[in-house]
Amino acid sequence: MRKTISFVSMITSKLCMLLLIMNAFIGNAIAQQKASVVKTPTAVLQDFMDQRFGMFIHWGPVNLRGTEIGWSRGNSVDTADYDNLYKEFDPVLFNADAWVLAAKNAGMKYLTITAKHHDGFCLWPSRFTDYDIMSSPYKKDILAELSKACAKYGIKFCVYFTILDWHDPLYPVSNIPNAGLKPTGDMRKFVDKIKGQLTEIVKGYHPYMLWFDGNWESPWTLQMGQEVYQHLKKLDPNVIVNNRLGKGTHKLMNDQTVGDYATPEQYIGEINMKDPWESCITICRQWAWKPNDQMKTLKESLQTLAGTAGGNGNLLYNVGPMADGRMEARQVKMLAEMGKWLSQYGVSVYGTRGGPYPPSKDLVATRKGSKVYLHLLKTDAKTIALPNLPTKQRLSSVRYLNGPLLAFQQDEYGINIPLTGKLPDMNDTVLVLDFVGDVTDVEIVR
Ligand code: H79
Repeated sequence: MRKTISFVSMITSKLCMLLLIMNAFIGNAIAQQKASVVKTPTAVLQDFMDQRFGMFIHWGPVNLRGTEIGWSRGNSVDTADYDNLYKEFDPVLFNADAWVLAAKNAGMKYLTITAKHHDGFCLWPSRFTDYDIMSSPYKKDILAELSKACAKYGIKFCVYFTILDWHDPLYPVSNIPNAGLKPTGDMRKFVDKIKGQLTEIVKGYHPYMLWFDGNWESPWTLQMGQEVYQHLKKLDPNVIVNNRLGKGTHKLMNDQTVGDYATPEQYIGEINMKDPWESCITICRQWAWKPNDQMKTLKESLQTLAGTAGGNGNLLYNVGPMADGRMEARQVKMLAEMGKWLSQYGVSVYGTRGGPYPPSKDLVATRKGSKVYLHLLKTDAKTIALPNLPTKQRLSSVRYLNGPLLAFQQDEYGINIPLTGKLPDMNDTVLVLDFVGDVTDVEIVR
């Protein structure tokens, strides 16, 4: 009996030892894995967030129909029709310089082109598929032309690449209603294919940032996202990656997201002083060009930009060029007007941080050094009333940006700025509040 007990306890203690050792091994392996996870450097992300304003471009053979890119396949456009559009995609008026100059004149600092959208068509020559620009009558490498023009004009070149691919037989899901899973689906091969395509893109065009999308369908897993992220970091440790490479929500960073920054879509993100973020918003209603699409006004556009900067985020503003390669003149004109505003007031946007006053529908704030830039979104205010900063810093002066000084009162209850006369800019008037001492790290006033 005693023997049995000691035998059992011996076994148990051996087992415990073994478990301890195994545990140490696993712990070590996890620690090693964590240590080998390369992340984009913080300084690189800070540089990205200083840019504040970029151009999104959605473009491809679908423009021949004027319907939404990807989504109209098998819906408003018959699948066979959609999948054959590339055979007549011949954008003879495409001029990379013209697009990049439209971005530059808008005051945009980076440009993101849809290299591959959900329909699977590739705007660059890819050795992994024939469904690319080389099979179209046009036969010119769009990514090469755009990256070259971006380098020429000092615009950062970025690439949109969606994960899901309803066209590729290796990707199990199709958007065609009731099509079921494709029998040819093979995610291992598919992941290898997109890794190969991303190698082509990173090595071939050296993008500043990669904008992933289409990560929400079930064949894609968190692990695949982590694998692709590490693959990218090996190719270029500095390439910036949006947060749509893992799973989970896009609008925030969390333990399911893989990537460097959050991506609220079609709305201004919430103020966030911790994680980098960028709102992507369309100038018209559709991502891809649509005839007579409803376009946002200059005022809406400038206030959208002020809103994102005021929340400490970037704005990626989307243009849909036409099937012949031109951007719509009215869109280019409106963008140039944004650029004109930015050439006067850009100091209140580029390189700033959001806050310390939280964004509201009436005003948003940005800041740099000792200055707070107040963007007045409402044009009929008679007085601006603000609480004091949590640091109780004294206000030394108030003026219109590039304009005259304004009288103000500050006491223990707060700050009062009476507005007299006509506002200098009816789209977005900027007041400069100069405080005594730096305000960059002041907490958001709640
Ligand atoms: O590329 C742009 C969109 O095509 C892509 N992300 C941006 C950058 C995107 N794919 N899916 N979604 C966004 C979310 C899905 C929106 C939908 Fe719909 C709502 C799909 C069906 C209803 C929008 C509205 C598309 C079709 C109708």
